[in-house]
Amino acid sequence: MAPPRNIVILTGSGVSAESGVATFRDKDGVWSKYDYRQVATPEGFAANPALVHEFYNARRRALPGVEPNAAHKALAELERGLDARGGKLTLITQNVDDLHERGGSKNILHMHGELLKSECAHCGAVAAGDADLSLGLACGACSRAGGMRPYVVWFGETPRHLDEAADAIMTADLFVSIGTSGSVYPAAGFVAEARALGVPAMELNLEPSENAHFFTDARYGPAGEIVPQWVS
Ligand code: BV8
Repeated sequence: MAPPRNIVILTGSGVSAESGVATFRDKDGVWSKYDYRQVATPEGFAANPALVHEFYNARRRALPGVEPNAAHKALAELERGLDARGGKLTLITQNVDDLHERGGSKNILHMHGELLKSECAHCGAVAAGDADLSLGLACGACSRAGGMRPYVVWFGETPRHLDEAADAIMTADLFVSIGTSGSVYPAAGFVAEARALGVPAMELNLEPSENAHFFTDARYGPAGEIVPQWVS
């Protein structure tokens, strides 16, 4: 069989775990310390914006202290190899860290947003930056304060880049899911979309995810080990 030319990869927090970024639902994960309803919903932000800003400020401040791991670098190498032979890698990530960028990946769809961007609720301006956010901060575009929020998709909000993700899956030769529990939709539904189109699907994860039964192939172990092995 010819090697796949158009690959769609979905990543979750497990791909960043070996870089020292906490996952969400593992033991000691983020949701064991915070109630997602308080820090990752619009209602939570409306009720206590200072708590939500502190939750994301702490995660943003931790970014310079972590590095891309071998899995991030292997995915960037895979993208370069596919580009060189006229193929394409579409990397859809649920992660809001910048480790895929720092690992060298280029074609990245951050469907749940990015820690290093902020958004003004008044004018919609999106700005890049690593500074702490607070509601008191004035927007650089409209100069109004009281509207700054993390550029992050919360529960109940519409994820970004869904059309591009659907287009990529439609033309994929292979769908690969890496480091995600398969518990958050619509991301967790991508494998079913791929399979409905007859696209082969592989899971690379520490352990079988909630939708492991959809995959036609799987390898289990730490992403820093199994992703470079799979790419090479
Ligand atoms: C939507 C924010 C409509 C950024 C996140 C009621 C009301 C409203 C909505 C809903 C509802 N009920 C259900 C829903 C839908 C909801 C949902 O799915 N809820 C779940 C909990 C049931 N989804 C939404 O609300 C989404 N929006 O539905 O809008 C819509 C739908 C379609 C089209 C248009 C509109 C919005 C979801 C986004 C929420 N925001 N994060 C942030 O703070 O980071 S979600 C959060 O979960 C993160 O983004 C995270 O990435 C994501 C998924 O988690 P994982 O990445 O998989 O992490 P997890 O810890 O779960 O798993 C880690 C995995 O890694 C494990 O399998 C582990 O084994 C593995 N692992 C660990 N170490 C390693 C490893 N693997 C390899 N190597 C290792 N070393």
